[in-house]
Amino acid sequence: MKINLIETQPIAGQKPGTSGLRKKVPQFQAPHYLENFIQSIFNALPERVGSTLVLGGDGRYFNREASDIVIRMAAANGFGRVIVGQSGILSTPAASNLIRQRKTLGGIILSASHNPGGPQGDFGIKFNAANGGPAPESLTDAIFAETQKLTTYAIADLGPIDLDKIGITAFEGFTLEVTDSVEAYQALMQTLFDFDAIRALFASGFTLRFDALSAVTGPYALRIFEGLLGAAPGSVVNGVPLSDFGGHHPDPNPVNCHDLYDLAMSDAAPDLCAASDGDGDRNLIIGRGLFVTPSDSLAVLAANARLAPAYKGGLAGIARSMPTSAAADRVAEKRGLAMFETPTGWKFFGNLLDAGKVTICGEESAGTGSDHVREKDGLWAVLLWLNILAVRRESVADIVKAHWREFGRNYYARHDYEEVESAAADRLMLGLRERLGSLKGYRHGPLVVSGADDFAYRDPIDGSVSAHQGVRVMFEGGGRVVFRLSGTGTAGATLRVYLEHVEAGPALLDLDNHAALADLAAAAEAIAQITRLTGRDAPSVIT
Ligand code: VG1
Ligand code: CO
Repeated sequence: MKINLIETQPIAGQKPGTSGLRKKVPQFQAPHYLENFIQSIFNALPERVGSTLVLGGDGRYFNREASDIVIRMAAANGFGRVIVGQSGILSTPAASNLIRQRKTLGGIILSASHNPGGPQGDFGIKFNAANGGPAPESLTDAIFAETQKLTTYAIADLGPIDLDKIGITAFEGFTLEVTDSVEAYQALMQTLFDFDAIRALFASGFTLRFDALSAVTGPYALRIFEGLLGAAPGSVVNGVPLSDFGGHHPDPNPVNCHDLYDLAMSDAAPDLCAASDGDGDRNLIIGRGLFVTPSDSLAVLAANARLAPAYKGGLAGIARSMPTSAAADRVAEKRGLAMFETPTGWKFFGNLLDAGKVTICGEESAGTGSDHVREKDGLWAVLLWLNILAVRRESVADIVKAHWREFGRNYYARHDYEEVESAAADRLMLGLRERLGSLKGYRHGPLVVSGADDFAYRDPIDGSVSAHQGVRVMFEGGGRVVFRLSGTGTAGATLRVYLEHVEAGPALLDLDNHAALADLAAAAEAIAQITRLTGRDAPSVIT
């Protein structure tokens, strides 16, 4: 094998964010950009020699070219084997599963997840460690440090590599294994859920519409829902991964998935509508006539998980990201389960899952998952819903409404202000941080601030501290507004404002979500001065 050592220079800005490094495709295509970052990952892994790496991506534009480069660089950097999904495709949870099952050193996932794809869209790279989970901050910091001092990268001449054909190819001192993208993941799902019960549910006439948004979950959903579980042909739509996602925005919220949403609200609504994101780790759940907020979905899944074989012994605990509503906290409290509140991003759940402290985790951004892998998992969430529906034989709406009656309801919305000028967004956050100490007692309309802080998290397992994870403003009665800046965008800054209002009284469980949050939205504007500082008088997206 001929190894080429290529001279390079550090490239500024290769700092991983909430979930890996995300940039516009043309930036990744620029000379050395991708190679520099990959070499920096490898340099941060001194134990790589002779070890195995998993590789796969969500099929977006540049996936194939990048796969080829990563394989040749892994060979040149001493890896003994790369296990790559067929055609370079692996969903994020499927990659996490392979890392764990095959006991590899880790994996590289080529994805910008919920960000749009295509030649002018976004590309991204995540490194997952040996536990299958996103690299912890200590490792992403080490990778970033490597990017700042890089002088050379190594890449091997392997000749043409065929990623479409399943099989093993041996090179001198290096093995390439092209594996079926779905098989191992599908087998894992069969160990978790009662497939017979779900098959019986479909056989009884239950209807599903799953929108794969022309992203990575298509092949998984087709094989599992239509193939194994007997969902009617055509239940899975947009099931072929396309490099530009067929123009779909791969962030599965009711705004981007308006066709699905409209269908769910219509007379022709299937029993369950669902979607996933670019890389298959998120899930959108809409029952007939009722959108289930991801925060509620986490709470309902946690409360009912025992109905699925994998969780019949109960849960060790629940974790949610800080901006996620406290709906799951009420489940934990009533059931006597441990509850953890972590910063945004799945990497913060890894230690809790590894230590066996929690079984189910979730985020308000439509991510839910369990200890079966170390990523959020879109299809897993749909399957857990299906398993629960198969046992309870009630509608999604009835299950959610019964849940509110038992636990109370957390009205919830996220207001995103996208592509705000970075300096303005920074000024807004700085202004909030400066006022933290004086906000207590502040009144706006009927609301009174009971406390405010800048969320910091101390990992209970390794003691590491992550500060400045978002400004929280708490109100008397349990309401809350959270302000933070996105760590996944590629243009300007995105301000996220999370609104939560709690009601327990039975008469107040059926309010309009938007109306229930109106006072909080007004208070958020008054406290943060969003319009004055950003020039925006309305959010770009409300989810
Ligand atoms: C967003 C979400 C966060 C999620 C992250 C990665 O991060 O808010 O909950 O973990 O995306 O999801 P941010 O920093 O933009 O708010 V994925 O499915 O895009 O990897
Ligand atoms: Co994703």
